[in-house]
Amino acid sequence: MVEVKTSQMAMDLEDKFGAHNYHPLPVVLTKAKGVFMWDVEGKRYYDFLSAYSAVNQGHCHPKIVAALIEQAQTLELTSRAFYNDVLGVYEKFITEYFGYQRLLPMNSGAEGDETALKLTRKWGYKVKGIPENQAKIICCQNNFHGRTITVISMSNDPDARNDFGPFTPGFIPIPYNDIPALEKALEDPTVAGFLVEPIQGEAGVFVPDDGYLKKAYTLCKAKNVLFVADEVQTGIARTGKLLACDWEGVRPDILILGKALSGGVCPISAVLADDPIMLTIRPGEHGSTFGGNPIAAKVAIAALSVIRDEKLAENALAMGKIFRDEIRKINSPYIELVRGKGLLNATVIKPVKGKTAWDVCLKMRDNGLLAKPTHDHIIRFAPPLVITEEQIHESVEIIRKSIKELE
Ligand code: IF1
Repeated sequence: MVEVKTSQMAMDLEDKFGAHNYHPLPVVLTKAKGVFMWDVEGKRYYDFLSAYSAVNQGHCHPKIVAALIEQAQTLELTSRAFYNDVLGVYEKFITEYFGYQRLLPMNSGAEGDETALKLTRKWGYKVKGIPENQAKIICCQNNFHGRTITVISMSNDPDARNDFGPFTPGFIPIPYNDIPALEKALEDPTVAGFLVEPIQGEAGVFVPDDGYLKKAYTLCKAKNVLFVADEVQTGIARTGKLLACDWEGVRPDILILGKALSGGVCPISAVLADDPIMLTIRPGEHGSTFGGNPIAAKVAIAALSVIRDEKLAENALAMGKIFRDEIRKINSPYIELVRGKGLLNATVIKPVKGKTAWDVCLKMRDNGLLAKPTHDHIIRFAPPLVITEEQIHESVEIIRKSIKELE
């Protein structure tokens, strides 16, 4: 087996043998711990992406890794053809943790969204009484819910859609953060659900107006429409509360989780709902080989326990405020604004002298901090939630220094 001795070697291997479905920042990582990652040459970086909020608990958290190893050496996979002594324990733990009656366990975030869409439609027919094959689901423009064909059928991003048609019908896109548009769309009696991200991450960390989620929820309830929250990126303490919906006291009818549900050690997603919704799906109507497998079950219990025991939502709240305050002190023509909640933040970078967000990210990489542009003028900053105040200040100094070097 070939051994990677230099970063360049690793990049060349991927270029030659891998699909070109990504354009990564040119850095090659070989080790990670907590808020730090190290490249092949031994250089240390602050991780300000956290694998898009999958590593909220910090890289290689000992308690989560221990749970992974212990279960992997005991019983790794039964499939759902048989019972095992772990899944029910996990189902009880996570339903009590988030306050729902039932869990449908899946693997990727996209599968979580697909599962929520199927549940919403099934409920629409079986409970709301929508005529067969006429159920509609309202979604938001500039959404990101994953990469599968049905999920991109809700997208308006050309890169996500081009040359992947034909698309799944039954979606009504409306502008995000627009209550009148939602009211109008809800007039259609065949609407079964409204799928929304509490904060639009990929779109550039768009935080909706205060009260938007609550008003949207109330309007949906008035029309007997399910409020479906995609908290794959905003959930698990990222925004300073356990769920971003908690900021407005909204309890989604269907809750979709992923990413940090595993602390980054394996793909785990979850769909939570109460009996009237969840029990519309009967045996044999949905599932997955690895969904809810014993390793995922034990890892998720450990990952959620770490969030609670280490008070990571509280830390995200406190550190996020310091981060935004400190970034706003950087006096630079590049920084148009910084926005976000908890430790899900983004800066809008004004192109100056032809330099873009990508150039800023390359300079920050040289100075020991990794972040990635979302779209060509926005940089998302999302470190693991275990970051300390001292590390926030050190990171902001790297960002400031990098921007000043570009000026
Ligand atoms: C990639 C984006 C972020 C998500 C929400 C579902 C999913 C995601 C709100 C699907 C996944 C990831 C995918 C990842 C990059 C990252 C991302 F840039 F693609 F849009 F975070 F904003 N709902 N987001 O954010 O979950 O199937 O990936 O487990 O490289 O595609 P998944």
